[in-house]
Amino acid sequence: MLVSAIASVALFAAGASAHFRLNYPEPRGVFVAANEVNFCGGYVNAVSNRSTYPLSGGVFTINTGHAGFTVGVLLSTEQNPNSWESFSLNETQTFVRDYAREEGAGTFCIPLDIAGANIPGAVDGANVTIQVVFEGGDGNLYQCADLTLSSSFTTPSSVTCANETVSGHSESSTSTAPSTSSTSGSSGNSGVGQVQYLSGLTAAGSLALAGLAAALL
Ligand SMILES: [Cu+2]
Repeated sequence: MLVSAIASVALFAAGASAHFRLNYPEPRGVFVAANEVNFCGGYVNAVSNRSTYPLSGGVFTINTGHAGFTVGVLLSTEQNPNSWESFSLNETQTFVRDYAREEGAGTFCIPLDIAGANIPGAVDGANVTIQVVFEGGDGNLYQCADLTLSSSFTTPSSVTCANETVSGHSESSTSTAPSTSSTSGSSGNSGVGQVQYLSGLTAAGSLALAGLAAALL
């Protein structure tokens, strides 16, 4: 009885990851895969219980069943960013992290250095919202998280920051710590390092996706 219950939970989790999930920081509202095509995953308004988040040196973690995806992060400094305009300045989308490409599926921990993006208003103590934009072959998908930035806050140790790629029908997977995965030369398990490395090489794709998102305004 208990075993079958656990099995069905696992099955549900696997199905839900067919799109993508934002595991950390905590997204707005309960995950609804069918609503991910909508602004902020279908949750229009900011939550009242914001997550404290590092101004510098933060990370976000996602997991997905899409092998081969592009992910970027928009940021708004509005208290209640409830439209695409909230994530734009001077009609340009406000990227706190440019689009990067990853060829694998699985779980990824991706650096998010908000201070480094030099976005006006994204400073210590500010309330901001990030919107993760994901494209894995079935259209743009969105998840938002409402944050309060802190220069003295670091990623909690309870947050698992590791990459685990899964491929095809194989049940095998590999885990690597981000700090050791940059340019090791091995293929298939270099998630974060690969995303970082490729971020400068996907400018053309970035522009195309930005245009796609802008078209939804
Ligand atoms: Cu999908």
